[in-house]
Amino acid sequence: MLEGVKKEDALAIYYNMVKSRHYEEKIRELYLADKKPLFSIAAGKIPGEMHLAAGQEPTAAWMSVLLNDEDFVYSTHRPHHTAISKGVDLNKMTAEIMGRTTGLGHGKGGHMHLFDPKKHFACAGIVGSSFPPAVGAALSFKLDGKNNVAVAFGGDGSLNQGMFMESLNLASLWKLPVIFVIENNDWAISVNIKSSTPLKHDSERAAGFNVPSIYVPDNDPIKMYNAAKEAVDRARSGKGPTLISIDTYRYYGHFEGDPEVYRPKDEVKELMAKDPIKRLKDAIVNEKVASTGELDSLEKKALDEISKAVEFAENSPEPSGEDALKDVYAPSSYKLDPKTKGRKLPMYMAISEAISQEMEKDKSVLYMGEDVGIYGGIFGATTGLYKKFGPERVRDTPISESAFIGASSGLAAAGKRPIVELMFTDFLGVTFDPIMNHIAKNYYMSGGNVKMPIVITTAIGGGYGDAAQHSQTLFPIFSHIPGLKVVVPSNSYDAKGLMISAIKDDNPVVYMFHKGLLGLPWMPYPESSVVEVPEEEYTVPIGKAKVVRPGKDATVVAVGSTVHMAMEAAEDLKKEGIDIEVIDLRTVKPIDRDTILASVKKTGHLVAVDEDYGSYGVASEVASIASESAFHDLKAAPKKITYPDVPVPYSRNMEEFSLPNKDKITKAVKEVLK
Ligand SMILES: Cc1ncc(C[n+]2csc(CCOP(=O)(O)OP(=O)(O)O)c2C)c(N)n1
Ligand SMILES: [Mg+2]
Repeated sequence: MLEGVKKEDALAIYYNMVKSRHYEEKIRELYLADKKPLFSIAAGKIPGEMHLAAGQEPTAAWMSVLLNDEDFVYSTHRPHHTAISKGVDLNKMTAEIMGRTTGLGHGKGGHMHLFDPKKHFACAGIVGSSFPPAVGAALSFKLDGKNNVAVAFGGDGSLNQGMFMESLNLASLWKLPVIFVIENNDWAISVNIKSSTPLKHDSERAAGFNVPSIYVPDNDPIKMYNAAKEAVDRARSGKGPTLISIDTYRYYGHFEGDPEVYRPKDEVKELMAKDPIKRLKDAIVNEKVASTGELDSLEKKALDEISKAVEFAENSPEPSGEDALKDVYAPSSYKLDPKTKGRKLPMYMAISEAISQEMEKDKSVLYMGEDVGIYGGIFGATTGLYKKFGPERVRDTPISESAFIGASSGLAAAGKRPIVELMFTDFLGVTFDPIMNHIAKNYYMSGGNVKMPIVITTAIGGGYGDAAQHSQTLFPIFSHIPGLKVVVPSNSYDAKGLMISAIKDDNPVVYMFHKGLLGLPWMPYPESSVVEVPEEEYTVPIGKAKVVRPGKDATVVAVGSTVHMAMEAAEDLKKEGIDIEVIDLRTVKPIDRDTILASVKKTGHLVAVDEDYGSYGVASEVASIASESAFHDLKAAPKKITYPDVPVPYSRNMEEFSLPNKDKITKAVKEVLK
C-alpha cells in the first residue's frame, strides 16, 4: 500500500490523519456535551452547526508533506482536517470554534469560516465558493513568477455549481497553478451523487476544460498523496491545474444532529471497517516502515496537542457583545490634495487616468473584466491601459463573473489590489455570492486579519432605452451589505479622485459610474459632468458628501445623475426666489450623516432624490436619517423623488415618465415649502 513513499512522509500523513480524527472526536464531544438530552444547535460550548469530516482524512493529509506555508488552501464547510494538515494554529482554531477572543477570527468566523493568514488557509460555508479565490491566489503567483500552488477543496455537491465550471475554465485558460480536490463522500446532505451527476467519476468533468484529472479510489491516503504529488509538480513547474477526485466517506451525519434517514446504518459500518487510518497503520507496520510503538507515540503527541488546544480555548475569554461592532472596515488613511486646476475631461477619461496613475505607481494594481483590454471597456474605463500595461495587468476575461470577481478575493489575500469590472450592474445576479459573502465579509470573519482591497467598477443607470436588464442602479443592494463601501461620482473631478481613493482604500469599494454621465461620444450626457480635472494624483474622500450649491430654504440630497437634475432645478427655483442647498452624496455607503443633518438643521426642509427604485433605497435612508436625528428641525415631512417600483420600461414615454427630473424636484421642493 505504501507504494515506496518515504518513511518521514508516511509518518507525517499518518500523524495528520490521526490528529484530525481525534480532533473531530474531541470537537464532537464538546459540541454535544451541553446539548443533551434536548438537542439545540444554539446551546452548549460550541454554537452553530457542526460538520465533521471524520473518515475523510486522506483527502487532506498529503498537504502536510507537499505544501509550504506560502501555498494557499481554500476549504469548505467541513474544514477541520484540511486546516490541520495545512498546519493551521490548533489553539487559535479551537478557540475560534468555541467563539473566543483568542480565536483565529476573535470569535467572528466560527467553524465554517476559519482564516489563518500565516498559513494561507481559509474556508467558507457557501458550497462551491472555494474555487474562485483559489484561482485568484494562483493568478497572483503566476503574475509574480512564484512557484506556489493554490488548492481548492469541494465536495461532490459543489461540482454542480457554476463557480466550479467557471473556475476550471479560467484556471485552464490561464494555465494557473491550482489543484481542485473533490472530496467525493457520495452525499450532499441527503442527496446521493448518483442523483446529482450523470458521470461515473467526478474527475471526468475536467476533460471538458482540458484539465488533467486523477481519480483516487478507496479513500486511499497514499494514492491520494501520489496523485497530489503529480498535481503539485505540474502546478509548480508552470504546467497548470489538475483536478483530483477522491472517493472518501464521512462517518458522522452531514451535521451533528442529522437524523441520517437517507443512508443505511450498514453502509457506515462497512466503511468504518475499512478505516483509512487503520489501513495505513497496518501498512506502515507490515511493510516495516515503523513500529507500532512509533505510531502510538505519534498518536499520543497528537492527543497532547489537542488537549492543550482545548485547554487554551476553554481558558480564553468570550468576546463582549459590543465586540460585534469591530472589524467591519479596515482602517485606511490616504489623502492627496490636488495642486493644479487641470483641464476639462469627460468622466470616462478621468476614470482611466486615475487607474493608469495608480497602476504606474503600484505594481499590485491590476484590472480584470470583459472587453477591458484592447477595447478599453465598453464604457471606456480602461481606455489606453492595455497598450500601456499589457494583457497580464489589463486582463480580458471570459464571461465568467463569478469566477473572475470571486478570484479578486484570492488576489487580494495574496497581496494584490485588483479592480474588477461588472460590465452592467444589472449582471450582479450571476456573481453576488463572491461579493456579498466573501469580498464584503472576509475582513470581519477573519477578525480583521485578512484585508480585501478590491475595487468593483460597474455601470449604472438608464435614460436611454436599454430597458429592464441594462438600466438599473441598485445602490441599496450593495449598500445594504456590511463591509462594502459604495461610491457614485457625478462629475469627472470626483470620478478621478474617488477612483484613486477606492484603489488606495484597504476595503472593498463598489465604484458605480452612471453611463449617462461618462461623456462618451455615443451617449448623451450633461455638460456639467465634464469639469476640470487635475493632471496629478489626488483623492476625494470616501464617506464625505459635498454641498455643491449652498442655499437656505430647502435641502436637496442627490447622488450621481440626480445631482445634475437638482442643480437645474435650483436655477428654476431661484427665478421664483427659492434658494435650495444641493448635496452631492458622492458616497452612498458609508453615508455622510453629518453633512445631511447640518444642512437639514439649517433649512428645515428636505427632498431626497435618487434614480433607484423608491422602496428601501438611498432616498429612504436620507429621509430616515433626517427624521431620526433632526426631527425637531424639520418644518415639513421630507419628500422622496425616485424611480417608481417598476422594472425599467423600454419605450421612451414610459421611461421618461418614470425617471426623476428637474421638474419633479422643483415640484417637490415647493410642496415641502408650502
Ligand atoms: C450555495 C449553497 N447551497 C446550499 C448550501 C447548503 N449546504 C451546505 S453543505 C451542502 C451539501 C454539500 O455537499 P458536498 O459538496 O458534497 O459536501 P459535503 O457536505 O459532502 O462535505 C448543502 C446543500 C450551501 N451551504 N451553499
Ligand atoms: Mg459530499
